[in-house]
Amino acid sequence: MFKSQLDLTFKNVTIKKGAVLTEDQIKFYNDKGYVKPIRIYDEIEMEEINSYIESLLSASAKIGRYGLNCYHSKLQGVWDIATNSRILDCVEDILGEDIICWASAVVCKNAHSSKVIPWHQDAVIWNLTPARTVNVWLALDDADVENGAMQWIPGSHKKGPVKIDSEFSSNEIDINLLETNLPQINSLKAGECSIHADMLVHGSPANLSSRRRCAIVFRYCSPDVRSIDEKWAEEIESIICRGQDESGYWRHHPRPLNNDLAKVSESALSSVRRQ
Ligand SMILES: O=C(O)CCC(=O)C(=O)O
Ligand SMILES: [Fe+2]
Repeated sequence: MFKSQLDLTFKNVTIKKGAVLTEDQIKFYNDKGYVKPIRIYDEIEMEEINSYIESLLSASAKIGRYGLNCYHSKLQGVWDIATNSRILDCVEDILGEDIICWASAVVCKNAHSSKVIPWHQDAVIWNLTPARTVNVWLALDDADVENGAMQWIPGSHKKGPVKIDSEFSSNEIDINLLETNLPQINSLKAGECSIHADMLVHGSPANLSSRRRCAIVFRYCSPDVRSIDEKWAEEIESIICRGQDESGYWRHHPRPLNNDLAKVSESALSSVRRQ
């Protein structure tokens, strides 16, 4: 299958009311392509999670590894967040009872970071079909307009692949083409998450503030999703978080015993890096 054959249509969530998400929140997700804020961790839990993530960030800097991508299957602490029942309850309301986590990333912008994430639609970049991934973006710090919070174009998830001419910084996405609303800011308090559909146009500006803006994002799909990249599919670092995959396509990584970044072997990461 070729990239041009990916099914990138958004599918409405059909249940009216979820176990966690209200009728209004599900309607909002269908109409706008995201839902927020959802409280996952309280302040005390966040202290623990933040010191854990900080220890990973400093260990990764020490051993010369860039970023913390896809450690959910390799490190117990990240696996535990990926499979947190409060997160999965929300995801289940959108995807149904069978849930695969296939990627994660720590997205950290330090104070005064010039890092910009250009406008994009996740599913257009990935090789997955149909477009059925929901992204849970868990704020580790308060995120707002000052420290480079994500922004998105509500309703853009229903437009199919959108022509995006500009980097985020120029703020020139073709609003007329989208015939949709102005960008909205994904402001969140630490411990809250947002959930966005993989076809939603989003990005984030530089962090001009003196506060860090760090989050961890998990990507979940239903088991009917397939990769057009066979090699990737063979090496996928997935967790079957809930329910089952009757087709046997997705691999399940049980809770790892290891929680030490230095003990994750380089070879184990080669597939991860391709993400
Ligand atoms: O954290 C950001 O600013 C962008 C993250 C993103 O693009 C995503 O989670 O899909
Ligand atoms: Fe994204």
